[in-house]
Amino acid sequence: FDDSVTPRTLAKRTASAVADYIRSGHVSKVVFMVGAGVSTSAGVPDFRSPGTGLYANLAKLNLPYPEAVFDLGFFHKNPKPFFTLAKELYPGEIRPTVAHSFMKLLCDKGLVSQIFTQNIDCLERVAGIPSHLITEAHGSFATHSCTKCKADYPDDLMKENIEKLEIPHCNTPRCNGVVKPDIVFFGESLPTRFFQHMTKVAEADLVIIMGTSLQVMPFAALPQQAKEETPRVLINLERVGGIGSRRDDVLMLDDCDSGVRRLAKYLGWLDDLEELWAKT
Ligand code: CNA
Repeated sequence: FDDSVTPRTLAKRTASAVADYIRSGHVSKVVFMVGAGVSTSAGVPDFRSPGTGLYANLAKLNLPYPEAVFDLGFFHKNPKPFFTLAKELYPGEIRPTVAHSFMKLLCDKGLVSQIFTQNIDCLERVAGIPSHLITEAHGSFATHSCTKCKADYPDDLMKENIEKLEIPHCNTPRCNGVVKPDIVFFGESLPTRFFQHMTKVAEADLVIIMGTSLQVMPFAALPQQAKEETPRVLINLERVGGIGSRRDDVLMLDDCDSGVRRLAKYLGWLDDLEELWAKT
């Protein structure tokens, strides 16, 4: 990169330079973009990690192809595989991870403008992050509705259905449609909130991407919306989405919890982070 043409935002492409930038007082609009990798240390499997990912373990469900579990057309023919998987992913007594607490810490410090999550486990909410800062791009298990008449379905009933592996049916008289949690399937549009808050990416002064393979569109296109001079930090086990191609991209190829602890240490906020996580 030719620094003589345009000055760079970060002094170096390192985690400590990111911390210096955050502490400079010029950062107040951090945007997080996260995926299943922020929750794996809580015991929630991701999709694509070889061997441990859910897609590797879907053979027992007799699917024509792994992604069919989230395909609306397939769901209408056979909803059972989805509900089998839902039982594994259903939010329960799972404790958020250090990576979730790091996001909460930055929110508490007034530095975050939006957190875009692909996760459906609701752990951002459980970590105490205020809902106006969370965009659940692929929906969540928080609400449920009928696939036919769209009527709402009570959460306690859905919980019971999923525990017993029963297919939930709509309570509306004469409807009897199959009910599903309001998570976004392939072929369904994303919540309007996602599109409403997308502008926050272009306005961001720092983007932190964690625990995602950046393979699902349109979420995967979010990092490109950041301005050229906005530093993008990737904390992930592997390099993804072409991050690293811009002058101020920083690659932290590590697990999310170690990565955020390292950043917090450089920021001088490690004790705050551990204290916050201990309380979660
Ligand atoms: P993915 O495609 O499974 O990718 C996960 C990425 O995270 C991969 O690049 C891994 O290498 C990386 N990774 C895994 N563990 C760690 C870790 N501890 N630290 C750092 N990196 C790690 O998952 P995406 O989120 O990218 O895919 C989008 C799908 C996954 C969304 O539609 C979600 O709904 C869906 N999903 C969500 C959950 C959840 O809610 N927790 C779980 C599984 C899948």
